[in-house]
Amino acid sequence: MSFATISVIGLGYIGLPTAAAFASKQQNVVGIDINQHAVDTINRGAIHIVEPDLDKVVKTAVEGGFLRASTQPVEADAFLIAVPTPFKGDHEPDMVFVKAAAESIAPVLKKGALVILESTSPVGSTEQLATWLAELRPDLTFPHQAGEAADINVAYCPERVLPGQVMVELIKNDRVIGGMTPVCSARASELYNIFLEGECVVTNSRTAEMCKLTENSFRDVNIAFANELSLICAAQEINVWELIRLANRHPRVNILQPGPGVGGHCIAVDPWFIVAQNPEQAKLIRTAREVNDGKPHWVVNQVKAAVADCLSETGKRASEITIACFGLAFKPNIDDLRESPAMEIAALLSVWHSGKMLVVEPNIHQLPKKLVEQCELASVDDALQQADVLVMLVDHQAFKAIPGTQVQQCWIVDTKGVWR
Ligand code: SAJ
Repeated sequence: MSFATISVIGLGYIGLPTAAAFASKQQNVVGIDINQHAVDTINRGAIHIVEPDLDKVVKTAVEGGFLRASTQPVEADAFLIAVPTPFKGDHEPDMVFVKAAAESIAPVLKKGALVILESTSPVGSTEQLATWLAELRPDLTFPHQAGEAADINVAYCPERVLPGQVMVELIKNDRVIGGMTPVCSARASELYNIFLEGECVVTNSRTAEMCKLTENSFRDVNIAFANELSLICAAQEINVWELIRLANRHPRVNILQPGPGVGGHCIAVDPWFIVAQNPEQAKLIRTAREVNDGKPHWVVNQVKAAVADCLSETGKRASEITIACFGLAFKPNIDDLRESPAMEIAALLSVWHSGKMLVVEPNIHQLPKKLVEQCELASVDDALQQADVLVMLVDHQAFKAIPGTQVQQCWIVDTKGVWR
């Protein structure tokens, strides 16, 4: 076997499913994470994140002896780095976790090993990774020094899986393979072909890095177009949902859906990596980010206007008005609140509003710290009975199933067109 041991560094939303996918093909996999709780949980055959079907695959892999987790790096034939790459300061990519991963594997690197970076990273990061490793291991040669003859192969192979469908997309999606040399690409393809049903599409590392950033920026720009339309339509008193439905009847038009903003840890972050490296050129990409980041504030102003209307029509005081927010997750039918525009809106409203604030989020059991003091977690029925102003933030299936007859409120801010 050419990869007797595969080590995955970072056991989060991408690393753990990837480790489990290799282990499900009877590979010897060691997952490394600095989080002792994650390591202990995985070694019990359980998981510390929410992702459909991942629990079963991990349980079988651990029980079968193919997957184990550790906080200590081990020798391996292939290392996959899947650690977070957030941004810092003025949206600059923060590569601190990738650097730490390089430092952790450097002592256990041996001649012939393959190192793959999967984390979304700015262009040039794979070369940077190879440079860090070369500094730490002057006894080994790397592709930027020795080309095809290098002791260590290095490649960039971005993940492209959709949260909520990771276990399917990991196997079925095509994989972009960006080796620092053709040999690096060939070995990386060989590795992913262990579980991949999609195709390995080979390029160089810089193009692969840009490809990942391009995919998420493409989506961000398209969502920004829909969000901008929603602002224009509100000003023109046009129903944006109907407008998009009609425009999409054109054979070459396919507009995405507006919403409360763009959330999650990918699409709201990755375009900034392009902007940070190319501030002169990336005008559209930057503007799209600004449009999407501005949407929660626009929604808050819409709610303020609805409350003002409600006050003048009912004669109530602000402290007597109840607002109910429907949804906190960053997109429908998941429990992930990271970078969620719905959370941002609920938090801004809870600080501003002097009356009662209800939050309905069927996918969580307790409110996050940010909201716990000012808001109450409520059921759909309670919210519909008690609230004066309704704010629809996430089109969860459970909300779409509410019969229209149950929604009697006059003041509704519907960012997802559920109650249109
Ligand atoms: N959204 C809209 N309108 C739409 C579609 C999405 O407002 O029409 C919003 C969602 O509500 C959410 C945000 O955009 O707040 C992002 O959701 P998403 O479903 O578009 O994407 P993610 O962040 O869950 O996953 C993306 C995917 N990238 C692309 O589709 C190009 C996934 O394939 C990537 O692997 C993932 O980012 C990642 O890890 O980079």
